[in-house]
Amino acid sequence: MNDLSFLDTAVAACNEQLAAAHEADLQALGGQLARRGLDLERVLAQAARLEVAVPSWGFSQGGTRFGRFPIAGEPRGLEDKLQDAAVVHRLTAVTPRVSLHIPWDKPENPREIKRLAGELGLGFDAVNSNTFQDQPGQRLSYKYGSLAHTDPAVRRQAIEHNLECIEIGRQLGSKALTVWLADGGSFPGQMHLRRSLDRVIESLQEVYAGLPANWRLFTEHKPFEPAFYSTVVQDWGTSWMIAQALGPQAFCLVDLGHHLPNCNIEQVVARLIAVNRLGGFHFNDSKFADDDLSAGSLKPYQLFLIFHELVDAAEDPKVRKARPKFAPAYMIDQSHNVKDPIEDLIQSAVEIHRAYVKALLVDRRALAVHQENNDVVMAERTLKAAFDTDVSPILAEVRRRAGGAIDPILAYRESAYRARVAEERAGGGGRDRGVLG
Ligand code: PSV
Ligand code: MN
Repeated sequence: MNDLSFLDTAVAACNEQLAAAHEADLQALGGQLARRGLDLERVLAQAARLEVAVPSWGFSQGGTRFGRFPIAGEPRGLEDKLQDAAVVHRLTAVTPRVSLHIPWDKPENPREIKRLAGELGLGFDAVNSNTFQDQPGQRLSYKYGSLAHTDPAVRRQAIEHNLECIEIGRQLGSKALTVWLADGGSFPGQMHLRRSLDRVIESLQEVYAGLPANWRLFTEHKPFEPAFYSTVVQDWGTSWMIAQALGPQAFCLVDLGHHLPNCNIEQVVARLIAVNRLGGFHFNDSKFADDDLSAGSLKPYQLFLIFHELVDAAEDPKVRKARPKFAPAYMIDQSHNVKDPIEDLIQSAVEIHRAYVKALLVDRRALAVHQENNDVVMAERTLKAAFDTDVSPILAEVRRRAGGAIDPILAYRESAYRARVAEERAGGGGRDRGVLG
């Protein structure tokens, strides 16, 4: 397809319908903010700076280990996924990059893919390696681990795969590699707890040695699944140990769904900032042990509190001194089985944007005073004042000024994009990602 001008027509039609109400709401919000000493235009300028990457693996209908229910018009390959990603970006104006999963979305011709992405107004964020599954034709199995495997030949294969991911990413213009390992044990005694980590570190040192100077390496922690007793990189502390062992280009990646219930994730974020090792995020939401629901769908306050830490850090001279360019990579990692994946990603992008903009509104000077005075109620109220502000008109205005939609879901439906691609992609189909999220 590639000619997405029909989307612009749908956006224009929807925006026209919604314009009067939107402008009135924006004006009212501007007045409200002015009373709080905030300048609407300044907030709009800051709000326009958010950039979130979408996952290449999020455009096919996800599944659970019990089944998968395909949707019409699923992408047939990477080219289709890029087009879907362009749709999300055109509508939301905050998702200019795609994060690739290799080999799921390995480009046959990276240069050609880079060109196509460029034409669609997209770039590439971190590339994700995959040593948690055996691929057809793969020489050695990852059944008992990859970078932590007891057999050096398996570790070598996993190291080479990561180096290949760096090479592909380099050709695409990526600047980071994300390593998530399924390595771990499902039963006590299966794996030596210390030696398995030593092996991961040694293996990653070889990967790190192949990292271009302007790249970062992210390690993603996860407490369990698929290993159900002991994951090797189970929490941020272990991820931090790895980063320290590797060097200054290694950072920790926080996937929101990779924490035990009730974990204070915003505090994890604060700690990683404090040790100057926060590399980025995989945004999603979860209720139980999952990591695939739309960001902000369940715990929007938590998402806001995370962004509060991020905005606070970005404004903190102490953080800026340690790391002049404080710019964690924001990426979405979700893929589940009931929503249209494009709508799902639009919703997540909007909710991430919302949490960020609300965090911009926190009166941090007042908060600091209340914290110094141990005025718990006023401190909490200061945060809540920002969180309770309906920033929808700001999000809509950022999108509108960038040529996007006041209401991206409505514009998407109005465009009938899904029906169009259902026809065009008939017979094609998404890949079943299996049980991993
Ligand atoms: C693992 O659960 C994970 O969060 C990692 O980021 C993987 O790369 C991704 O999900 C695979 O879906
Ligand atoms: Mn993840």
